[in-house]
Amino acid sequence: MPQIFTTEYKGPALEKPIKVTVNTGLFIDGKFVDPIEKGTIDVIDPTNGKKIVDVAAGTAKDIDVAVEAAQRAFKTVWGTKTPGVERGRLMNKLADLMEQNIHEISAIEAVDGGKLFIHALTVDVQQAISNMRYFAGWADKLQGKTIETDDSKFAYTRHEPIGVCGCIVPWNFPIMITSWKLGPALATGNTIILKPSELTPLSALKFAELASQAGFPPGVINVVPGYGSTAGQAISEHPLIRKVSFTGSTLTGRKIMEAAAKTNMKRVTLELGGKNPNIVFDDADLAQAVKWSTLGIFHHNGQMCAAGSRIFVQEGIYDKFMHAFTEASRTLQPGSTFDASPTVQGPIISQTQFDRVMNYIASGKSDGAKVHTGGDRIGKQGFFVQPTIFTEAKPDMKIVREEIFGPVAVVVKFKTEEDVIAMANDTSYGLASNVFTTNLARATRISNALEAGSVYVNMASVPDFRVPFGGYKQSGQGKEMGEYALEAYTQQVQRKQLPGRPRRRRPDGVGVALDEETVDEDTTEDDTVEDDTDDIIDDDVIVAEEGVDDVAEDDRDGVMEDDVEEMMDDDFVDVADDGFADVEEECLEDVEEEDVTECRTDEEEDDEPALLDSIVDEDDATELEEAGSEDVEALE
Ligand code: TXE
Repeated sequence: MPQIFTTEYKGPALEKPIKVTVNTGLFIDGKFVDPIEKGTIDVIDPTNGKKIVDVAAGTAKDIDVAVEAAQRAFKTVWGTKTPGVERGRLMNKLADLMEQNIHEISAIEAVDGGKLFIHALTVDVQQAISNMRYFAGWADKLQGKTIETDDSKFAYTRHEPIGVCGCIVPWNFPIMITSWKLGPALATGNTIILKPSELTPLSALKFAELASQAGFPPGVINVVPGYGSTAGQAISEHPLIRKVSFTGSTLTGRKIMEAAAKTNMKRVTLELGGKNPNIVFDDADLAQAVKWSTLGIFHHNGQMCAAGSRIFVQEGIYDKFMHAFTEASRTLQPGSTFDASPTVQGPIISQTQFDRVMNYIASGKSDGAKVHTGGDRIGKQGFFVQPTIFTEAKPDMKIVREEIFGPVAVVVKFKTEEDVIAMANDTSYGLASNVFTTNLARATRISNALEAGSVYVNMASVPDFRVPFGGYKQSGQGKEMGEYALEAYTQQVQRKQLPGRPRRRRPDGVGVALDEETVDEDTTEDDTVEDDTDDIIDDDVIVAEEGVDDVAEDDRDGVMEDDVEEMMDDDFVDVADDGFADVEEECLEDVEEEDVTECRTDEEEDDEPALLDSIVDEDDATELEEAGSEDVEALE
């Protein structure tokens, strides 16, 4: 039985103590369970390096069990089996529960991630709730298109869920990034294996508990904390996981793409690193530029993929900017998680990341850049680093080229627009850019010239759940947030259709003409077209209506559910029969070669009534169901 971690937090930022409880097991198939291989993860408080608690560490075996549950849920109680309105209702319920528990979640997130409680409360958790609500709203608004290819036929598109999705989340904004992935994934009907970072698993476990309370069916959301090289790798390689959404390092992003390519070619979206330019022109509002540039690199210690770590300042404003920016960086002081002052600076997340940041600072110094301010660790306990500003750096230095992911800015003076555009784009990354100017024409010009997924003018990157976010170049692929994120979790399929006589399909997916006599004599071609398109299509099985109700019934009974699912995958071209010979000809001309194989000849159609008899006229539908699709093939 997994343990429940319980504690209480107090501090100046809290009106009253906050009680926290977190189940430390794996959340699989609607229950908290122990991991199969009994491993644990030490969860460390980065303000002092001490253990908070240990939680279960899932491995490949647990991922297998979770995928099985998620697959089952996808096929039975989620995906296309649950109307969007119900998915949205559950998501809104979850958002409500998150809001009711916002202080507890914020405390968990702050302690686990080395954040200020007030930042976790007002930014991270608030964003996560808003994001859930935003995507809950999309759940019943997924729409395809109807495409008329000519007067006699049309195609329509559907946005179908992909299936089981692996969501691998980093440690810098755990709950917020979880919502970026789970919001669109759940709204569009996918089921989830969520793997939080081994450094910050606690808020995901709380999230699982609330999801269960909200009433999500077992298996829809599974949370498996674990290490990257075991649980993470197992997700990337799993043959039944159809998509992985990852946020983290470029190095791990490559591994995930490689694993996807070598296994089942699963879809991958990646949100990776950045070395983002922050450009201040002479005509900028100085106070605003300083405020946002400070926030842009020092918020959460610069542990942000969109951190404005390369600060380009035009020569006319350089001295004033440097003076104010340096002062602002010095107001940031180390403190405790529950301090009330927003200028308190937390620690780096872990010993490993602390060492990495300190190594970058050392490399800047040894490469000849000048430490303008900062450059050292703070104290001996925990992982605190001084806000650091480098000047006199050269373009080929590591501190200019590589993502440091710490409170380290490099400031570079520039003369002209052309110069700064060239320098800003001279990077393998392309996530975000910030531009400070009061000249609207310049703002537009520069925004369009920067190779970055997002450009912010007179502000720094603040994620907004309505706005797409994602990188150019090696900063990743695919978008999170906003309507664009829905694409990352759906497959847009097309179903071509030639409206024709009432028809139904054989279990092998090929359209079958109904017996001539069963069609109502009054039914004209036009009527049939209209009625068919309005009423007949049901789960991609085409059944007849007027005058052939009984046959249609038989057809529904006779077609096994599994077959129906298989049929949905076909690129189905329904070809008219004898009565529409001219239309058929057109079809044969228009359709591509592989579709033509599905267009049946007149002779084949002549055989169909016999085939139908052998299938549909078998009164005992259960026998057919038991026969399985192979037997049906044999029948043919
Ligand atoms: O990242 P990892 P790390 C950058 C930042 C930072 C660097 C290293 O520059 O300094 O990455 O951080 C999981 N298969 N970013 O080492 O390893 C891992 O368990 C599948 C930018 O923490 O990429 C965790 O859940 N998954 C970034 C997640 O990947 C694997 C945020 C991130 O860890 C795996 C974090 C594998 N083989 C770091 N190996 C951003 N874009 O915001 C690890 N993981």
